[in-house]
Order: sequence, then C-alpha cells, then structure tokens
Amino acid sequence: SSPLVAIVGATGAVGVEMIRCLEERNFPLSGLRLLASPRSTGRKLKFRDREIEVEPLTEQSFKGVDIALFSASGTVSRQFAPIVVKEGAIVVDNSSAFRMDADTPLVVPEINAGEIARHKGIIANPNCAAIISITPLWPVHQRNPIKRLIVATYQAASGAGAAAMEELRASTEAYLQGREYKNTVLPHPYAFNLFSHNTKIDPVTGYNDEEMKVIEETKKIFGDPDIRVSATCVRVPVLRAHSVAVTFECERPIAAAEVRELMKTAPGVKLVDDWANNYFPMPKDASGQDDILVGRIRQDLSDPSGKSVTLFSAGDQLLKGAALNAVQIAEKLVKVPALA
Ligand code: 2RA
Repeated sequence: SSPLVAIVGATGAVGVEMIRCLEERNFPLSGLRLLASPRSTGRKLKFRDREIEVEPLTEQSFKGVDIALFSASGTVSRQFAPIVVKEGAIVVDNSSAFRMDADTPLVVPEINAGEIARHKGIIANPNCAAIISITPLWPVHQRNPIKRLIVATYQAASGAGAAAMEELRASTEAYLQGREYKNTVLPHPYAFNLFSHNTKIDPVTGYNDEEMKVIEETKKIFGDPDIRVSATCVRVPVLRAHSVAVTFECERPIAAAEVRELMKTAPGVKLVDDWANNYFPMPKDASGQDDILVGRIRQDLSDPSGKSVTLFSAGDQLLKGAALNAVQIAEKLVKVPALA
C-alpha cells in the first residue's frame, strides 16, 4: 500500500518545496502529515485537492508514518530521527546531522542510488552546494576518473532559509531607497554585496563548514576517498539558485568537447553552452527547474597536460539542492512507476 509520509519542517523554504514536489511528481502516498515547531503550527497548507493543517512536532508525531522527510535543524534531526526509526519508519534527512555517519547512505540518486538499500533507517540528503557541483561530473568520473576538483560557489539566500530570502529583498529595497538596513539573518550587508559563506571558519585550516561539506561529501558520494577536493563557498545576492565554477583534473587527458557530449545525456543535467550568444547557466534560468544547467565547458588553460576542464553550473537550491533530491530518494524507497 502507499506510504504515510511526514514532513518535518513543513513550513520552511525547503519543506514547502517538498510538498510541491510530492504533488507535482504525483508521489503515491496514503496520507501526508505536516509537522513544524509550535510557532508555525495551525497554518493550513494546500496539498492536491485539500488543505492540511500543520501540527506541532512531538515524539508522538510519527505513529503510522512510513517515510519522514526532515528539513529542520541538525538538532531536530538528532532528537527525532531515532524516534522515527524506532517506529519502523525511514528518515530522509536534509540536515547535516548524519551525512558522514558510516551507517547512513549519503545519496544523489543520479550518482549512487544503490547506496539506499544499505540504509539502517536513515538516508541523508547531501549539502546543496555539493549536489549542484558534482551531479554533472558523475558521467565524467565514470569514464575518466576525476583526481582533483576545485569548486567556487555563488550561493543563493534560500540556502539560509526563507528569512534570508526576505532579508535579501528588504536590504535591496532599503539600498535602492537610500535607507539604512540592519541585518537580522545574515552576517553582512547583502544588497549588491557578497561574502564568505555564513558558516564558521575552522581556526586551523581557514575553511568554513560549507566548504568542508563540499569536500567531504564529494568523497563519500563518489565513493572515492582519494579524490582531492578544494572549495571556496560564497553567499551572493541571488534568491534561490546556486551557481558554481568547477575545475576538475582527470586521470587521462580529456577534451572539453568530450565533456560537452557527456553533458547532453547526463542525468539531471541540461546543457546551456551557447558560446556564439554568450548564453550560459544563470540563476534566473535555473530557478524553479529540476535540472542543473551546465555550460562554459572549456579546457583548463592552466593545465598543459590536457587532463583538466573548467565549467560553470547553476541549480535550484531548494529543488535539486534539497527538496527534489529528498523526494527522489523517497521515490526509490517506494519504487514509484516511472513518471508518465
Ligand atoms: C546553504 N548549504 O546554502 C546551505 C543550505 N543548507 O547555506
């Protein structure tokens, strides 16, 4: 029978997109339970032909639930995911709480869906910047192993939640009206500005948490601890799509043309590489799309060996970066028939 699905963090920017993905992808479910912190309950959210009331998240919220999609804080996931598992249900967790846990599969379905079967109750959804950076690279890695990867990210406000998206709008408005704006969500002035990702900097390496997630999660998702990765993660004044500049070095020489051909059939990818018209991946085109847009595919001129290629991608942070990827994992759990 179809599963009873719960969404934890249902009123957040990602939670709302999870509901939308379940609806638009006609996910087969017998019921949908929407859970949030007490301050967000009482609201009714539309799903298919009805309104569902958001209930307060408690330890009793998971009776009869088969799949629970979590998109709240790591603290909430650590507290409630074990309770869900004890109820015999499966958790797809969008927080970073369990991503690096050996018993927890970390899954991008286009890359390592096979990992799902080994779950012990929890499956982790990867960091959005990691998903958008590496999903297009998987077909390359399969043909000519990537030995080194350098990522620079241009990350949207949505990664810091709905409040940060509101902060972008409000600070931009204030800027245009010549008014002072006092930040309440992000650490620095956001309008017409960019800054190092708003996660803490490691005092030894100088890397922020977001960069370490991209580095460590790439290794785990590719199943290749030896791949050498570096990342620079930056928050930019864009609403909901992350962009990334990626340079990778392969084991053997690889032509940009070969990479471009691979992108034409890469799952979850749309090639946008129009040199003549200078038309390449942009957040405005990536927003609201399932696919990650990939372009600017060119030989890396700093590597005379011909083993390195540089490209630029843009993907919707709330969809493929979070909600869509989580729902795609859930689809693998219930093996929905291929979408019509
Ligand atoms: C960000 N990766 O973009 C995070 C989203 N949780 O800030």
